[in-house]
Order: sequence, then C-alpha cells, then structure tokens
Amino acid sequence: MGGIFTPKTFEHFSEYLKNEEKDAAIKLIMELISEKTPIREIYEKWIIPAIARWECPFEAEPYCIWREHVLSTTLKTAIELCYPLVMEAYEKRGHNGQSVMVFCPWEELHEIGVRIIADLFHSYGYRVTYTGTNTPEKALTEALRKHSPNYLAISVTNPYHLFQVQDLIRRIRIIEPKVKIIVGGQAIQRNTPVCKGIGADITIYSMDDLFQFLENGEAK
Ligand code: B12
Repeated sequence: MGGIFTPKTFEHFSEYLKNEEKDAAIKLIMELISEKTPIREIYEKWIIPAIARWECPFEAEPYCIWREHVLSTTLKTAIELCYPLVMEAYEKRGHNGQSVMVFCPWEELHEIGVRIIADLFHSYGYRVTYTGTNTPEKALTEALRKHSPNYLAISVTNPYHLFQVQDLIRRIRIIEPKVKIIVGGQAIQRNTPVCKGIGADITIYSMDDLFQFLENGEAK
C-alpha cells in the first residue's frame, strides 16, 4: 500500500478539511496521486470517509451550511485532480465495449458521489457520459438519443426525488427500451422498500455491490 497511508495521516487529512486548510488537504492528495495510488483506494480510503460522516452542527451554528460548501468544494478539487489516474486505469484495462450515462435528476445537487461513480465506471473500462447534477429530463433524453448507452446510472440522494425518478424511468422505458437502468445513492440505500418499486434493472446498495457489478457485470 505504500508509506503515506496510515490512520495518522488520514487524521491529518480530516483535520486539514475541518480547519479549512484546502492547500494542505490538496497537497496530501497530490502526493497520493504522484505515488500512483490506485484510484479506488484514494476514493474509498480518503475522499469518501472524509465526508461520509460529516454532519453540519446546525444546533450550535444555525448557518453552518457554508462549512459543507467549503468541504465539498475542496473534495471536488481533489476528485478533478485524480482524473489522470482514472484515464490511466481505463487505458490499462482497455474499453470493455460498454457505455454508461451517469447523472443526477432535476434538482438533485449532491455531486460528490455521482462524480466518483462516473470515474469508477471509466476506470473499469466503460465509456462514460456524465451529464451532471440537476439534469433536466429533456436534456437527458436528447443525450440518450445521441449516445444510446448500454447503461443509464442515476444517483439519488434526497428521498423526495424518488418519485420523480420512478416517473422518469417509466418514460425512459418508452423512448429507449434497450438501456439498462442502474440506481444508487443515499436515497436508494436508506429506502429499500420504495426502491424495489422504482423500476430500475439494477439497484446498487453499497460499494461492495458496485464493485461486484463492475468486476462481474452483475449485481442485484
Ligand atoms: C455535501 C452535502 C451537501 C452539499 C452538496 C454539495 C455538492 N456539490 O455535492 C449541499 C450543501 C449543496 C447540500 C444540500 C442539501 N442537502 Co446535503 N448533504 C451533504 C452531505 C454532508 C454529504 C453528501 C456527500 O457528498 N457524501 C459523500 C458521497 C461520496 O457519498 P454519497 O453521495 O452517498 O455517494 C456514495 C454512494 O451513495 C454511492 N452512489 C451515489 N450515487 C450513486 C449512483 C449510482 C448509480 C451508484 C451505483 C452508486 C451511487 O456511491 C458513492 C460513493 O460511495 C450529506 C450528509 C452526509 N454526511 O452524507 C448531506 C445530506 C445528503 N443532505 C441532505 C439534505 C436534506 C440536503 C438539503 C435538502 C438541505 C436543505 N435543507 O437545503 C439540500 C438539498 C440540495 C439539493 N437540491 O439536492 C440530507 C439528505 C438525506 C435525507 N434523509 O433527507 C443529508 C444526508 C444530510 C442529513 N443528515 O440530513 N448537501
């Protein structure tokens, strides 16, 4: 695994983020990149844990949401910097003949998870079209017509968006009946009974599910 990853330095990374020391946090990530740390490791051991347990201290600081923006902006810089590693992994593995379009539905602004997912698909050999967070349905369907991907991966964090996604899936089935639809994200992980009726072909509840799918082309 190499010298730099120890719990202590992860603690440093968390501290830098907590103290809004963006440059220090980014330098640490750049060091991991220059050591050619695998992309999966940077995401799973550094970036995801750094935000997964984050809770805004609303009671003590009612306007603390700015802290969340500072943290997520730093992590987005880190993710962008990792892209050369993603390309390298793709080139090494080679194109697997599959393509995926990755997006968040209208009004869904949680971007970090969906960006990571897009990169992981690419690093496993998929051609990826990432249309972003907050994707309007019309823009999505145009992109779908243009690219006809094998898979459409939808990221849903806010549970209020689940019904919108269910309707969207029904409409997509009419215009692109062949595309296989994958759903994932916090709203999916936390609302299993609702998600069973959402109409997706593949439901991803965890990173283990995702890697099972990426490695074997199967999941639940
Ligand atoms: C950062 C953040 C924000 C930032 C987002 C900034 C950005 N540019 O992304 C901002 C400040 C904008 C924000 C806003 C809001 N947020 Co917010 N936010 C978070 C926070 C702290 C982290 C989310 C995150 O990035 N996690 C890290 C990533 C890596 O994890 P992830 O998204 O779960 O993705 C992983 C998996 O789910 C999976 N995955 C994700 N997508 C997909 C898709 C596929 C296909 C697959 C296979 C897998 C997959 O893979 C990822 C890697 O493991 C969480 C709390 C928390 N600690 O999780 C709250 C949280 C998600 N937010 C929440 C809420 C309520 C909101 C707001 C409604 C707040 C408000 N009242 O305005 C708004 C909604 C904005 C909107 N319209 O979408 C709630 C939502 C859940 C709920 N039960 O309601 C949470 C859980 C906070 C809480 N405890 O209440 N938020």
